[in-house]
Amino acid sequence: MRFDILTLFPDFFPPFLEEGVLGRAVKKGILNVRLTDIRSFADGRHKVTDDRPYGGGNGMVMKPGPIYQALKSIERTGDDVITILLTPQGRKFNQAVAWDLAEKSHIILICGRYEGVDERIISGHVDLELSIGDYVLSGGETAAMVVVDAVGRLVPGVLGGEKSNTEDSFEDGLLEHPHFTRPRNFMGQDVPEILLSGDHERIRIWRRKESLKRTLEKRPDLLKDRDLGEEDRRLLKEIEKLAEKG
Ligand code: 6GU
Repeated sequence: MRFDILTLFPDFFPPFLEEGVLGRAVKKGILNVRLTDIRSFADGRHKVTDDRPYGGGNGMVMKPGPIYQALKSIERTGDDVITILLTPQGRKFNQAVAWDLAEKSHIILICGRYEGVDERIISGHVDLELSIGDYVLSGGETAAMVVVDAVGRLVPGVLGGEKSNTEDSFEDGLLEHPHFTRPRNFMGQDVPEILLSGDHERIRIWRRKESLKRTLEKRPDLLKDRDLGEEDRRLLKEIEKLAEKG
C-alpha cells in the first residue's frame, strides 16, 4: 500500500516510519510512504504557504495553490486512490474507517493546520475529511501518523508472524481482557489462578467475561445497540449478578 503525506513539516515523520511494526513493513516494501513538503510548491522567494482570511478574522488560512501543486506532483498508483484531509471538522476516525481505508491501494493524506485550508481545495480535490477525535491539534501531522499506523497494520503482511489483528480491542467491538506475564507474583499481586490451569476452554470463557466486564465498566457505549451472542448474554448476566451482590 502506498501513502503520500503532504505536509509543511516533513521532518516529523521519518523517526515514526523507521521503528517497530511499521518500520519493518516500510523496510520490507509492504508499505511505501512518501513525504511531500507543501512549502516546496509555494511561489516566490519567501515560499509563503498561508495568508489572511478573506472577510477578516483571526488565524491564517493555507493557500490553495501550493497544496494543489503538491497534489498534482503525486503520481497516482492503482485504481483505488483516495485523497484525505486531516482536519478537526472531519468524520471521526475509528477502526471501521481504518478497515475501509485498508482496501485502498493508495492513500494521499493532506495535513491541514488548525485554522484551516482554503475551501476550494476541500470542495475540488479532497475525497474525505478525517478527524481523529474531539480535541484540537496544532496540525494534521500527528493525526496522519495515527491514520498510517492504524491502517498500515491492517495491510496483509505488516504484522508478520505476530498475532493477527482480529483479537485486538475494537475488532469485535469489545475491549481486550487483561494480560499477565512472568513473574507469577509481582509486588504481592498474583496472576489469576485460571491462567495457570492449562484449561484452554475455561481460559477462553474467563477472558471473554473479563472483556465484557471491562467494556461495561469503561466503555458502556460500545455495548449499546450491539447484538451479543448467547454466551455473551449469559456472561453479562453473571457480571450483573456479581455487581448487584457488590
Ligand atoms: Cl485531523 N487535525 C487537527 N488539526 N486537529 C484535530 C484533528 C485533526 N483531529 C482531531 N483534532
